[in-house]
Amino acid sequence: MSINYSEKIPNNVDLATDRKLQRALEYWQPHFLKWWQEQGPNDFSSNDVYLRTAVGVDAQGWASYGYVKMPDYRWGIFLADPIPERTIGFGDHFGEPAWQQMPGELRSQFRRIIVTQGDTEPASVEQQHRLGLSCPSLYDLRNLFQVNVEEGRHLWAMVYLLHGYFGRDGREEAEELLARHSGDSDKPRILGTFNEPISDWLSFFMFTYFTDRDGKFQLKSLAESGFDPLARTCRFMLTEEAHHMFVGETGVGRVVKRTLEVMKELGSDDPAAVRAQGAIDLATIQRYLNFWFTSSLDLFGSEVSSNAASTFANGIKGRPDEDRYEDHVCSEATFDLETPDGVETVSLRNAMNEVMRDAYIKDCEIGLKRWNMQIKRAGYDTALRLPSSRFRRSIGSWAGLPVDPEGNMVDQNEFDQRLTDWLPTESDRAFVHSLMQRVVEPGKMAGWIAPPDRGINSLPVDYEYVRLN
Ligand code: BYC
Repeated sequence: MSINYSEKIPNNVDLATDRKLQRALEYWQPHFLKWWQEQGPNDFSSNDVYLRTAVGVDAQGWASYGYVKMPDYRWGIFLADPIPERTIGFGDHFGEPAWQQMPGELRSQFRRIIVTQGDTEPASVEQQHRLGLSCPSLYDLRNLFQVNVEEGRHLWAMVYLLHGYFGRDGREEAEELLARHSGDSDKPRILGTFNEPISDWLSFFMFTYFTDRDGKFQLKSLAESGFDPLARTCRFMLTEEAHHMFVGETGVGRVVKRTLEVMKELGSDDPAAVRAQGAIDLATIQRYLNFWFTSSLDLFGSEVSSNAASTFANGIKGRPDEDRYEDHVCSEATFDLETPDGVETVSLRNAMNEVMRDAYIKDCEIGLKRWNMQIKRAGYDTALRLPSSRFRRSIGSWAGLPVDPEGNMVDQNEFDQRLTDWLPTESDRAFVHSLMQRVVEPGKMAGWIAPPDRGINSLPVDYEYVRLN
């Protein structure tokens, strides 16, 4: 199904045939643009950026590349093609035809999930608002902006659902999505991670690796939804999301690579010596990793959750890749959960957040393996590690407990004292910030990061991805 670009709001949902919805979205559009100008990467509004724009929704050839000024980006509404005669794949409605309309009795649960998902998208743009000013290269600057415009499009995706299926309530929620702001003391974003500042590029790469990967898992579980417009919306969002995690994985990999080069030149892995050469020592990289990984673990919610049980039972939110499981109803199955008081057996439906978190952790390991391979090849007997999922939790049964990164409960005093070994300190952050000097000559890289293996869309690394003049 091709995308109609001749309309004010590009779409593949025949928006022109629904005048009421079209008017509502056209009313919201300038509010979005105003938000983008205020909260987005507004220092670069007048620059040409080499961006990809969705032109179709099939797996091949869905995007076209070219220079665009970001405020002119064609944000629109794109749903993956419908699957003929699709049925609901899990929960109490298993096997029934997927819903094309919102079931009235599930309205408030759907709304809560769509609003929570929608809230994260503009939040991430706000978190990265000034990051462009300290870019390590034009290549990275372009990737930041690609991620930003696509998060903006993901906001459009959720706003379409709110306007299209929730009437006045949905329109009010769409306005609120622009009124809450990341880190705002009065009106913060809904989920914790999205209120954390991202003011250096190491944080940006960790965020796109770990937090965007939560996005992947949440979107996959919503792509299973019995509500077909939500499922199709999320299926297409996942196509765009893959690049965001690529930015994270290769970004951290390039930082590690540069650090290893410096360690080799020095013949030493001494953190102070590595820092003196303008690279980021592995211990600091590990502390940043600990911070963003644990924050992202909280995004899955509590281990035992009646919300999760009910959204699964009601066909609202399935498990990522529901096909992989044999039992799609899970009304009898149980799950053994490790709690601070020992193993507890709970109904599987109540443990769906934990099932997802486990799958997410496995997926996170993939990048770690690649980064550690580089370290091993460089001849060092050390490795980056994912801390235990009990460490530094703010949500769920391990929240606030003094657990070390290996997962052992320790004395509170010891925990407090050792936190500086485990999480970025003020001085780590100050050091990383001191490296964030802008590099904008095509092909040049800041001294703390290695160049990428290849450029974007088969272009060379030294292509002028952003025209700054
Ligand atoms: N911070 O039963 P519980 C992405 C709240 S990322 C603050 O434990 P439930 C992206 C929860 O909201 C993906 N509050 O959990 C990435 C609830 O509050 P209410 C975003 C939290 O409901 C990068 C209460 O605690 N998508 O796309 O089963 C860049 C009890 O909740 C947190 C989604 O999250 C937290 N970390 O599951 C851009 C999908 N965790 O309602 C984008 C939509 C929990 O009682 N959201 N709470 O006031 C959901 O499916 C669920 O809301 C959650 C929570 C998985 C988040």
